[in-house]
Amino acid sequence: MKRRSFMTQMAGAFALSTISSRLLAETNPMTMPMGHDMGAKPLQPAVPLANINALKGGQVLQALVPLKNESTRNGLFKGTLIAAPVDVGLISAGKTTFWAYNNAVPGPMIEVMAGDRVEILFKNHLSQASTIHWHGLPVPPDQDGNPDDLVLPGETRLYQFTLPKDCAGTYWYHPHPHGDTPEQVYRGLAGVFIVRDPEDPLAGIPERHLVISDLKLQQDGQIAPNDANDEMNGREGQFVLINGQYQPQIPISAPQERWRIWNATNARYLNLSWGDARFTQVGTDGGLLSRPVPDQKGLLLVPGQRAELLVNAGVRSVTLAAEIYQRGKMGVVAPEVRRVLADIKSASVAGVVPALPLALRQLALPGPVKAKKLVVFSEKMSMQNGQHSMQFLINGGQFDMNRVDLVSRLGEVEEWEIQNKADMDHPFHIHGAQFMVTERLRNGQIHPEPYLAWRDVVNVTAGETVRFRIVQHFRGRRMFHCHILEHESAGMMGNLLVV
Ligand SMILES: [Cu+2]
Repeated sequence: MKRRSFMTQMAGAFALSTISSRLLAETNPMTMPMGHDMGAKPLQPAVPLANINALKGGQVLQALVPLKNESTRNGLFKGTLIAAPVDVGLISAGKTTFWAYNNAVPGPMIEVMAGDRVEILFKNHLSQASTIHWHGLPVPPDQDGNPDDLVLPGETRLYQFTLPKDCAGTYWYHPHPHGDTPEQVYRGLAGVFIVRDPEDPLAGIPERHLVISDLKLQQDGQIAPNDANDEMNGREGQFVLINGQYQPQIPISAPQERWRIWNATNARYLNLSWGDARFTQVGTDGGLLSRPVPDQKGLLLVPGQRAELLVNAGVRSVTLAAEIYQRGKMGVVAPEVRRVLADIKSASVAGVVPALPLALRQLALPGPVKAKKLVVFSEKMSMQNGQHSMQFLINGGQFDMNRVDLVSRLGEVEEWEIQNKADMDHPFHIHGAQFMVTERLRNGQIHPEPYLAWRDVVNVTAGETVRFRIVQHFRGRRMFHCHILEHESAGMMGNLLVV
């Protein structure tokens, strides 16, 4: 079924049972009669899902597969990514067909130095058009996998860019073809991209990488398509995986480890906890903080976000879990449950924890502000062809590839204000540049951001306003959108033109 007709059918199916009480209360009864026969065709049925016990945990967490550097020249990384279906035996009932980069879920890890030239040859062996978006990386728009820059099935495309010297951080890559991004990501197309600083103050601490993804499996072992609820609230599967593994064991093998964590799920908010252990946060999406933030009991990592943590060995074992987080889902949804993600086995390890540097990096808030931008998230129920549908809007409109929504000037410091006038939390993401959040407004109160950090995703809770500063360094067209991929796909995305 074509996506558009699917969306149309689905839209009717939300009907009265699946909309929020506030929206119901605000809807004119003349246009939204209770008990009205919607006349909608049956929705994409919710398929029988595999039992939660179908996957067994307890295996030791595997390291990510590195992408081979085909270049021998210093300062040049050359690699090949092939997107293609791959069958994997996960459960006894039947095989699972993923779509994967180089047959790996998650895709291979790209590691380069800041300042490097990067050339990635992309071969699309899927049945759908695709692109590769370099999430968070400062690359020119014409190399950033924009939705209208498609690589058709069977085609090949060379992505090439030179990274600036100051962009060390924890990035990732995933497809961005409009309408098909959610499916391509939930079928397995995502990989990580680490940019290293030659002067990294934490170099030498052994690293561990945790790519958290979500898997919704049918009873027969196949990956389930999105149902109406997934399209409304964002898809969440019954399994949460780390590096493609279900509830692995993580044996801490050094006195101290540096963890990089990616939320590569379509829509799951990861309200991470680690028992009574205390971790130190040292980085966000765009690299290190100015100084370590110690004694962290947990961390909210929303879809698309990354974090860097320091984890010390000890004599206890703790559970890495995703605690319940209420993000304002609509309709009749299953109660939120706590998810166990991994067992951290933290035995006593010989050696000493290195003294942490007091300062990790110089960070300064960009200023003075030369221009302002306003982005308003909203949700709207409407009637279309006699059917009710839910729209996810930015500044009152849905994404149009051919419309410029905002214009920025190259090199100008801007203050952006993201207002969430919707009932759900929405994670805001912008391509090609990092920003620094300055403050958040909730219930009429200003909450200054506790520390400076480079980010490309920020959660905006329902009713909240977030302000940040950003500078654009490339001319061209950029996307900004909600990183709940189903919302982005439904049109919660805009075009920024940098001139
Ligand atoms: Cu959203």
